[in-house]
Amino acid sequence: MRVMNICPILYSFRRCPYAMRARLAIKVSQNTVELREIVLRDKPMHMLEISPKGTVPVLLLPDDSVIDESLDIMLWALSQNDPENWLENSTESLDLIARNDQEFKPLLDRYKYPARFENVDEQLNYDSARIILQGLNERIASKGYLIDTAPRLADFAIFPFIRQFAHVDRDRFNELPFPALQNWLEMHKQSSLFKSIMPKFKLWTPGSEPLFF
Ligand SMILES: N[C@@H](CCC(=O)N[C@@H](CS)C(=O)NCC(=O)O)C(=O)O
Repeated sequence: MRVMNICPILYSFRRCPYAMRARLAIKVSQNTVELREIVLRDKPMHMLEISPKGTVPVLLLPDDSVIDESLDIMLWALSQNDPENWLENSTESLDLIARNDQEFKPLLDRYKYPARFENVDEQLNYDSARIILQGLNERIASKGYLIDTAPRLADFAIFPFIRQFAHVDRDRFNELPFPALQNWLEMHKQSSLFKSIMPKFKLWTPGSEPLFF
């Protein structure tokens, strides 16, 4: 007889921006999951069995269904409980998140890891990213947040990527003429919600004590 998990299992990697956005939504929605911290160079067999594409985050639900896209994990968590109304104006959020994931993320990867890519024009790459950051800065300057006067899904789904960009060269980021964006990032980094999803998690191995998150 198969033993049912009563608690969803989240395979996660602390520093991955996609996993961060999933943990943020899980935390704010007050869902509890068993968090399995992994390293990308040594993915657990069970994770690859349930999601052969091999990316984190992966959520396994008690009914054995698997959600292995970070945005879908956010939407799953918030569909159960959305105490801070992250889902308000969600169409606009989803549009901005798609642009982040499809347009900004490739530029971020080339900025952070230029040696991994061939024929990258670093200046052109940086300038293209800068144009996107300028657009985000203008949104925040006019409304307070990316979509609205309060933070919505897009703010939480996108800021881990802006954080990663800023950390490649903090001085260079801080010198950009984008104060609204810089303050928005700092506010998210200092928030108790963000701190609550960033403790140093102990690496999971089969047989480890469950770590409830
Ligand atoms: N579209 C996926 C992307 C997730 C993703 O690419 N995660 C990275 C880590 S940040 C990963 O797992 N990469 C696999 C690897 O490096 O082996 C999502 O939104 O969940």
